[in-house]
Amino acid sequence: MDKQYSKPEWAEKDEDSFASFIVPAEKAVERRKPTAKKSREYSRQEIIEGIKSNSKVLLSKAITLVESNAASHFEIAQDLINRLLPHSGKSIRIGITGSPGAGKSTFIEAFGKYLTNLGHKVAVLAIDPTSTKSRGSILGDKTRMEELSRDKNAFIRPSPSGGTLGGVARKTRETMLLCEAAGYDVILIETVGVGQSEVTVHSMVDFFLVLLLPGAGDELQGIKKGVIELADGIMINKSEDDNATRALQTKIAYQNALHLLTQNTPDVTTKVFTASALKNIGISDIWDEISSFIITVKKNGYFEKRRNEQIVKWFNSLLNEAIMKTILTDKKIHESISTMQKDITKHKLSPVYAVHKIIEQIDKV
Ligand SMILES: Nc1nc2c(ncn2[C@@H]2O[C@H](COP(=O)(O)OP(=O)(O)OP(=O)(O)O)[C@@H](O)[C@H]2O)c(=O)[nH]1
Ligand SMILES: [Mg+2]
Repeated sequence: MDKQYSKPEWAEKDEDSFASFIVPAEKAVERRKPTAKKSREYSRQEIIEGIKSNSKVLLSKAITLVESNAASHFEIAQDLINRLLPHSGKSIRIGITGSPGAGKSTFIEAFGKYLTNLGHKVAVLAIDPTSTKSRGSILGDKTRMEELSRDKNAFIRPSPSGGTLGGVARKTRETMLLCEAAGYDVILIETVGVGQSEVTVHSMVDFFLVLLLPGAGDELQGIKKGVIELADGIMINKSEDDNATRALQTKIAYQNALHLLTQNTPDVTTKVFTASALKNIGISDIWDEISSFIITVKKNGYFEKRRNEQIVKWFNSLLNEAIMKTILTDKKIHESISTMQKDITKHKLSPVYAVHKIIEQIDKV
């Protein structure tokens, strides 16, 4: 026994079984320090095997690497994704948008539970570029998704925080691939419906669901007209009890409005549903619609076409971004561009010839 630990004075001198000791203050602090339980390092192969055998711990580790901005993590994350890519893509990807308070999270809780009861494995992700807090908004939402977050067949991951919409979206896209490799066959992506985030989520899902409220007009609901055009399905939420009649009127109004829009998906007309996420009413109708939509688009080839277009478009935008970044980080080229911009405005140089000169300069780099 360390001499610094002594028995209380009132304890019997030769009482060996006495369980308590007096600990000097500085030692006590030392002892109270967390037992620095360093999380174990996993090899890439272990992470891959873990994800394939549905370890939520290793899936979360891989997602953390994807979300990291550290250059050393980038290489590992990309290696993991590339090796898991052949196991991805086999889910139904559903985007869910609606103005704040429309009931997206409440719906995801009800819908997610409905799906896990049917035997599906559900991953819930989010894109919230406004989220600056380190754990994103879904975590706060976990109270709204209380049962789903405890469901062993559900995986909930908050929105990656900070950064541009493009940056946040990249991380969510890659997280989606990892979840698919882990066997999640339905991916739900919630977005707050601010700025361009709906368009971004639409560009990565197979079915885009817009949540609205009974009664209120578009302006009141803060929904941009363009979002209705993107919808593959519309759900008028909170349609229970006293809201039922107004919800029905809203449904008819949107059905009429949709008739005037050109439908993007062959053999499918966008439907409007009334539902109550809180009271669990109409949830199965949404799933029936999504299932039949997926069957139709898989049959007519649109499913594959949409996914291919999405991935090529994403690749192109990443490439554009990377090229611009490379060009602009070259000091000489950056200076030439600035000089040329001035010369162009002074009509000393034509824009076409200026671009030609820049390309020549890039070729020499
Ligand atoms: N009456 C009624 N209330 C609902 C229904 N669905 C959601 N709510 C309530 O509406 C409020 C907002 O619900 P959320 O699920 O947090 O809405 P959200 O769209 O996720 O909100 P943000 O994430 O903040 O954009 C909560 O108080 C819910 O209980 C519904 O079907 N009926
Ligand atoms: Mg929410």
